[in-house]
Amino acid sequence: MIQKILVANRGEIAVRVMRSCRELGIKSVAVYSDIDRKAMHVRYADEAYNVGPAPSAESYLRADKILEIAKKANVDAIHPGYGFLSENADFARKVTEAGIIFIGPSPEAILAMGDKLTARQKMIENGVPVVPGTKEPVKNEEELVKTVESVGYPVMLKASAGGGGKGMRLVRNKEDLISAYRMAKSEASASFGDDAVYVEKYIESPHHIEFQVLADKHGNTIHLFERECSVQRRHQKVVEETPSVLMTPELREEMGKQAVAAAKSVNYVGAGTVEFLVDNNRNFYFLEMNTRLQVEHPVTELVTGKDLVKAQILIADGQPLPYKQEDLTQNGHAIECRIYAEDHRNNFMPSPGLVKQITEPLGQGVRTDGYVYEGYEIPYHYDPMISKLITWAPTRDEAIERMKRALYEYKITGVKTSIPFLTKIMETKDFYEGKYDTHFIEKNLDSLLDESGCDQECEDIALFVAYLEYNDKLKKKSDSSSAPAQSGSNGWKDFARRKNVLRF
Ligand code: MV4
Repeated sequence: MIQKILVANRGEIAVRVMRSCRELGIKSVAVYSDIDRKAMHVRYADEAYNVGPAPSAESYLRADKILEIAKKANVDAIHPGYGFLSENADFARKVTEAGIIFIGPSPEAILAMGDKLTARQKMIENGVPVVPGTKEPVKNEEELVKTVESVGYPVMLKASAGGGGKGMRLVRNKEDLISAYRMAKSEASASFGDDAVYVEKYIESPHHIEFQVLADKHGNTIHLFERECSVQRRHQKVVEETPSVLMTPELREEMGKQAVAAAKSVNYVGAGTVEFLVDNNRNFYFLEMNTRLQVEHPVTELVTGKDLVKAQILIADGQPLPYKQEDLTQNGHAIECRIYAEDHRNNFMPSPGLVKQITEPLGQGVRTDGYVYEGYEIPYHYDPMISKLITWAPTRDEAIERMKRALYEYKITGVKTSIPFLTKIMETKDFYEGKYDTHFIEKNLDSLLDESGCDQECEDIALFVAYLEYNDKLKKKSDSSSAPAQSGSNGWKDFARRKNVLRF
């Protein structure tokens, strides 16, 4: 059995992986950049090694250095988390060649899914539905015009080496086709060193629904149902939930079956995610497969009761899946909000820096996957996500109310956070009614940003002034010896974000 795992990552996901290691009695090894010396994952791990300067390219992306540390620390396996080296086939291969277990799929599976056209071809061969379009890269402009005419406008031009929204161009009419094609090609060549571009029919206002899959080394592949990820902004997910309100039992069964077929088509091993676009008539199409653990995996964990990181480790260890498809059920509803250090009122600019105070929500049905503590300085070098707040409840309505309650309890000072923005999303009627697609944030941006001219800071100041006046009144009422109504240095802060009128 695996005894020791190096976690080649930082932040909340490094801590998340180490938590499962601890429960399995496995020792964890952290790597950290110079600026992460005091980071939570370093404190949590059983051992920690410096991996280089703050920039990712000089630390968390240095496959050679990480392998050197893995050998020195004598680990059995490496967990790559998400981002960084998690979908780097070369890294996966080097790890395996060094006699260390890579907790993830084979380099071949990573490569096949990393190239969008190869993935598309695999799906077509295996009967997994894809968006109508081309199977090969477009050869020249002549062929492009012919192809697009047969597919019909609007179309999406996509870079084969792209993915996650990079290297895409929407074309609505033939006047724009050639220039869009040239731009897509040069962008793809500059960004990925590969100018292959293909054509897909454009799906208007789709839902983004993904399926979690797990596959062991013995040929067993199962799915753990869907996640609805349509609340996103510029290809960054903001809120995820499961189950999806769009789903019917029949559609779920069919999509689940196709997600498993997608994984099997590349002999997938480990935890993976198959992304689909679902149109307004509930037609679904394979979009891409992510060959890693995803940020939003906890919503799946809460409704299935399974620990996906434990499953990844057991699979990597060569053990058969501990549960079968028919053992799995969806219990209740889970929602995840990504808490970012960012200023949504200033074009969602990252807002890294010193976290002066942080009080995280607790109570029934609340989970936070975070890594930030009071006095910690969020570096500007990495993704500014502070934590993931996940609520579970028997029904969707209750999970939303619980999320609002948890967001209300969440207090962070020192950096700007997305908490007010997320609260606004939870309060939006269309979200509550489950009437949203991938254009939700764009469509509701004005009202989501509108805090009636009073943001958190301004509200805090107003409440503080009210509190001072209240104390003043108290003092005048009784004699000068009366104690203040609230003790503590920031008792007034507890009033923050209350929507009802305060009476003093
Ligand atoms: C599409 C599409 C509509 N039609 N492809 C965006 C991310 C990348 N992985 C693929 N994306 C899309 N591909 C066709 N043929 C719309 C999107 C898309 C989208 C997809 C999922 C989640 C959010 C999105 C936001 C805008 C566009």
